[in-house]
Amino acid sequence: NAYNVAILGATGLVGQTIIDLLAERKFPIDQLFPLASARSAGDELDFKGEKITVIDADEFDWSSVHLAFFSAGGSVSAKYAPIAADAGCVVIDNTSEFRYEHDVPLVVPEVNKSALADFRNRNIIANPNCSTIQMLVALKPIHEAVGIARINVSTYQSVSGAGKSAAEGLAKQTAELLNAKPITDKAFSRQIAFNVIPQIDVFMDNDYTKEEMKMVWETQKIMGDSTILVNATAVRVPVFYGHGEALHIETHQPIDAEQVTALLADAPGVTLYDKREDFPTQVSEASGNDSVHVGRVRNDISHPNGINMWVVSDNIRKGAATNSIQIAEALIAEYL
Ligand code: A2P
Ligand code: 11C
Repeated sequence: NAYNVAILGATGLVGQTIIDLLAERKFPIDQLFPLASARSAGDELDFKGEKITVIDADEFDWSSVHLAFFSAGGSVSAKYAPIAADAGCVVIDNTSEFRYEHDVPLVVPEVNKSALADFRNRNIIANPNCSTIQMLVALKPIHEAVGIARINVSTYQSVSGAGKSAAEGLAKQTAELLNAKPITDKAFSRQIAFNVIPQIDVFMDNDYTKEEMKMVWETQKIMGDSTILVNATAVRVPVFYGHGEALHIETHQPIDAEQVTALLADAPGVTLYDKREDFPTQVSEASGNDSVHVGRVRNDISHPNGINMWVVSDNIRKGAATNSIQIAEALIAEYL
């Protein structure tokens, strides 16, 4: 079987990566339709060495595709996902628009693939936030073994999470500063070149940012456990690709660093760094591949049931494009 597939947001960072990965992973495609706004309609993109022409999403007939990957922002998903789903197309949505609706599966294949069984409820499957995905791929085996009561997490998130223009903003600010010029780019609320910003997405009434609350809501839904407590601080750092996370977990039953290391050595989707000096970083180890890289696993000397670890992954790949395609692969293998 081969499928007709649309990519909404095809000219964006995630959309372009989806196009590359569909080819790289040999996803069975009959016809591929790249969609974006009227601004980019008519532009040409490459797919398997051939040119494909970007179509204005407003003019697309959704009944002509089996599957669609959406990565054009929440409001764009809100507009087109119901139309596409009604036309019979299964939407894999990379935005937060439908994630918290009870009848929409929110899926990380290594963690809760079985949730896909409900995809026909709405014909929409939600892809989680990048920071949640990498955290849960690393924590799932530990949760299964001893139960996780609480997660403290501080993130170190790259600018590509905020889209193409934000990534260009870091480059522009860096060039301006190195040339002793005033900063003109306003991609973030503060200077991001040579700085870090403890704000990702908007502030909520409880003084957490939406990015931080996404990690709370999504962890409970994906793990299927509303008792897991998550305390998050999300920080933007001047890195182009790859998010880092310092995780401090408290487990129900005791477990030590050696046992965690043994669990993670066999965990799906995880690359483990079990030598002390051999830790992963965003740029050198994570960027450009699909793994969740885990290092610096150690006992928390301040807590009897505490474990610390450092987790990095490419936010555009496993955090978005790769996870979405893995969802599609599981869907066609088991349901379509
Ligand atoms: P366009 O090139 O037409 O602006 P990123 O997250 O990297 O900034 O990418 C956003 C993606 O979402 C782009 O492909 C962009 O296409 C697309 N997009 C933004 N707004 C719309 C819209 N109203 N309709 C369709 N696609 C949109
Ligand atoms: C960031 N995590 O790094 C965000 C981007 O809910 O899918 C992804 C937002 C989302 O800025």
